[in-house]
Amino acid sequence: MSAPFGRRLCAVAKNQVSGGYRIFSLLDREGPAPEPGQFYMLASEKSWGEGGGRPYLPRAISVAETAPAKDGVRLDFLVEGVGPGTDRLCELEAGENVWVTGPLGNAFSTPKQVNPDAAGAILVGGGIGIAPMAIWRRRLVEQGIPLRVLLGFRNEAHSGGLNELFCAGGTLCPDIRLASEDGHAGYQGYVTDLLVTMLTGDDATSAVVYSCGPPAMLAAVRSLCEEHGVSYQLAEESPMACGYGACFGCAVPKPGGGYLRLCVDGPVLSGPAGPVTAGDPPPLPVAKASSGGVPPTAPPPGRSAAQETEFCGLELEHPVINASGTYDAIAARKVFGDELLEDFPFSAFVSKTITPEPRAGNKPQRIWETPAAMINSIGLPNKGLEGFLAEDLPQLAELPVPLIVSVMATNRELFSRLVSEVSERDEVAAIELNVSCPNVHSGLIVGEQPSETMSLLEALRPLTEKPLIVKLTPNVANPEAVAVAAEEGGADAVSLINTLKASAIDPVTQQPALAAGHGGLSGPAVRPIALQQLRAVRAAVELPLIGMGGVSCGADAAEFLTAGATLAAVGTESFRDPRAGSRIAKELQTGVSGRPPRVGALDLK
Ligand code: RRO
Repeated sequence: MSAPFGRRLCAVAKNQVSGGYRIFSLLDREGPAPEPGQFYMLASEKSWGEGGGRPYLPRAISVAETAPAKDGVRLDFLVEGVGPGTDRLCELEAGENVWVTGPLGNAFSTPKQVNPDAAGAILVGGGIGIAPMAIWRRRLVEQGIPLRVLLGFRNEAHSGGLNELFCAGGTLCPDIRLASEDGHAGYQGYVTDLLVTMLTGDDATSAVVYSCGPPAMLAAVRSLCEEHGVSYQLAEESPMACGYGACFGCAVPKPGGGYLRLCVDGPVLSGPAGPVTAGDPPPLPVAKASSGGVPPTAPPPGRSAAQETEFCGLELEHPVINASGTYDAIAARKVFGDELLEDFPFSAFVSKTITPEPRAGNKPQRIWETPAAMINSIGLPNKGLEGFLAEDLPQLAELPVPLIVSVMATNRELFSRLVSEVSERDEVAAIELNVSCPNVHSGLIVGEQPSETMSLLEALRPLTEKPLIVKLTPNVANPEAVAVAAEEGGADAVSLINTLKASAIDPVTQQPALAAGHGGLSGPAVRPIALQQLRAVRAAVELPLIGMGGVSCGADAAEFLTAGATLAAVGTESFRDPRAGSRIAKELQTGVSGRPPRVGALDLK
């Protein structure tokens, strides 16, 4: 079943301490009950990214338990405060509201053999990872599937949730064995020591192991299962900004090369193919290893409340589109169903950039949260021109809005091939030339040199009658010089900004936070820079402009339109709110700012 499209507010029913963790419950009046293994993207309504700072992005949290409640379902989450987002979730108070998107991701699936002689299920949970084991355990018990549960903890503080999730009447359920590294409970040592014993039993190969826990524990579980020929399903974790396939941040290696997105291909990854039922998670031989109190914003001068906008000959319903690479409409449709099409957030859709050949993208870690922003180093994963035309284009053509295809290549000949072949397709309304990706090492970035931009345009212009939009980099001293070159070379429009080159140091490892060492910064923190660059470009060229960079609400979009853009594009905000595009278009139309109270340009008071 698909998740409801977009985020919704759910009230906190309670939040209690449990050892070093917290367990909090939300009342969800709109969503379906989650399946074991699924997760939600959560952000408190208050003190979460309001006007900047951290936490900025929602946090992915697995569901620990669910139960029918009056007017909806109760959702229980186990959380440990280990950073600004989880710290904020730990302090939630009853009655507060939380933004919720989900349920998301795939779920555990049931072992086929339910006869009592089969080894059944072995559940292995570690630390905070005991949460999805709790809901899965209950489901297996209800189905009468034989099971054994192994739970491991570093120490007492890290055994939170045990009493609430695995005890009945104050007593640990009989199928459960504990391990603790400090010996405070059960066997002293690793939970995987207990697993070894179970896997060496005669009937072990008919078992299925389900596990969630710290990466080192999961790696050990996986290799033990592979060594003993036992099937497994692991609920993995990876940093993610959106939870529905848009940000490409939660990449994990795929056997045979490339990456999976944990949010839409997981979080449950299974392997090797074994005794599990139909509807399983994809069998993967997993590789070793409100605007209250806010003054309204008037529509910008020259704009009426009517929103129809003409852009390069395209009639658009409103002036809000997506920024390339920040919304995977195909993945979003799988997650949210056709509701996505009924209220499609954008008036035109820009594809993620495609290259001539397929690309796997950069190694994780690919994303990093910073105050009011994030850094990405995704590295342009895509199916290549052929794969895009054959597989993605027909699906993107079903979107209810004009399609703009973003392309990038490392030389003029390859760019020419992309433009010629994409241009032949009637489904494509316009082409965006990405000459500004900060994360692909292709020697000279064409968009950094006006002369290169001009000669690229001169080569491409004769190849198509479709509008050509040039996406500018902000990482130059004079973006307006590049815009002038684009105009003189025959471009129909210019879009800006792409992301700003940026780095972060991981405070734990003291190493660069992103595997690539650096990435591109986006989000509200970059908006004033983007706006200034747009103004400079506006003064230099006559072309229509698409303005973007940290647009999070109607007032932000209005700034870009007021400064001379025809369209405003939404990027990072869609990670926080899958329906941000429609919300922003509506805020623009109604003149509601959308900015949180007391935050704005005049707030140095
Ligand atoms: O995929 C990316 O890493 C990426 C691209 Br193509 C881009 O144009 N801008 C960006 O911030 N990331």
